[in-house]
Amino acid sequence: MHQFIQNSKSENQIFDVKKIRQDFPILNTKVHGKPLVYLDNAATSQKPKVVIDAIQKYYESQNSNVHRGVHFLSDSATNSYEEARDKIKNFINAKSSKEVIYVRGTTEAINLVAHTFVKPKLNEGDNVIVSLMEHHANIVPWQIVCDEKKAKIKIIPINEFGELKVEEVNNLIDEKTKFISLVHISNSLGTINPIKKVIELAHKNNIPILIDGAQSVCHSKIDVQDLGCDFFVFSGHKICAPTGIGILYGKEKLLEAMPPYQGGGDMILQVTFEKTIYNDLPYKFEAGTPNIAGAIGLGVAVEYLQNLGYENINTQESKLLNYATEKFSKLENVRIIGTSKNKASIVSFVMADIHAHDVGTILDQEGVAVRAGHHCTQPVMDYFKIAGTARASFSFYNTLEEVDILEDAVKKGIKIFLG
Ligand code: C6P
Repeated sequence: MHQFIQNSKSENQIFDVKKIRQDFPILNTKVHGKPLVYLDNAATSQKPKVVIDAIQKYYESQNSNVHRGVHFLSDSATNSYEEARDKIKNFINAKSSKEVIYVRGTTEAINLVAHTFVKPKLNEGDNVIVSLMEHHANIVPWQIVCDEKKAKIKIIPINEFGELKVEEVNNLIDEKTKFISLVHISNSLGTINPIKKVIELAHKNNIPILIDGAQSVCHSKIDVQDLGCDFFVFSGHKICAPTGIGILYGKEKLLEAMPPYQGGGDMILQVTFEKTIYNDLPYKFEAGTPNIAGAIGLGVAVEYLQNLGYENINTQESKLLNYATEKFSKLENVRIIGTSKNKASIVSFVMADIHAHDVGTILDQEGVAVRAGHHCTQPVMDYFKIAGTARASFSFYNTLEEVDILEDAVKKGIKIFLG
């Protein structure tokens, strides 16, 4: 892992990207004989060696079930699993580790809140507010519970830059609004939403609010107490941790009052056929054998990011975003989708009327990995009247040279398709 010289003005000293890249073995991969240029970080980030090593160590020397055994290995696994929870608690500045629930990822966390917190409160004619730029994971769970309860979904609109029309939130809220669920950073546009403003508005009206942080934990320091949101959810795999592990943060008093999402082992204190007493937080929401290695990996991943420092991460990613935006703005036949003033390092683009998958395939031939399609945000695509985009999403380990390779690959694509 890399050390950074604190308080130094020299960028090279603060953040040596070349050195950092050595932490990520996969970045040495060759694709079609060319160096891999991995620009699909919004889909999933690559994993540093420290995280890979922690998972390997777990299976080589700790593998056992947690909270169950009285033996050495079970103790060791349980300690590491719970230490990871404490690290994550500190990472997001939760008040207590009881507020940190291990789940499979963002999708499961939203479903959990929809079914156990919101659904019981919904009556016919009530509404839940989301925005037009939500990932399907923050639309479909609400459709499921709203359909069941004959409630409605209200949508915060966006403008042509892909910015949230935050002034509309007040108009949408009424006495039937039971919940707001809003994405922090749009995965297809890169827009950073003014979530603090919306959280304040929600609370002024006594409405609880969930923030989908799937795309924000990798770019910005999250302090759930400062934000004041009731729930904050994210996936480990987008922040250097393995897949299949994520976090539901919830305020303790809300989690306490919620029924469990799933029943099974570990979420109970006592079971008889007459009555079952549920376990305390956070275990009440963690039925069954969990993803132990994943949780341990997530703990190591958040430490890795903390050691890099979010200021350094932001500086590098802003550099990449500005450089790529400047280049793409000058390219004929290329249009950037999502030009918000406040934006994370995501550049979605369309190339004339060429299908996004064709663009993605051409870029792949040059070793460049981007995502192509609707990015699970079909309402956004409908708004911009397009079928999909090619999306380059940059991480702190990407370089300006990689942006040059991307640009050359795009130019090659333009030549092939448009002559
Ligand atoms: N977006 C992307 O390529 P899961 O699949 O549960 O880890 O995360 C779902 C999710 C929820 N909200 C937002 C804002 C997201 O970006 C994602 C995942 C990936 O953009 C995969 S579709």
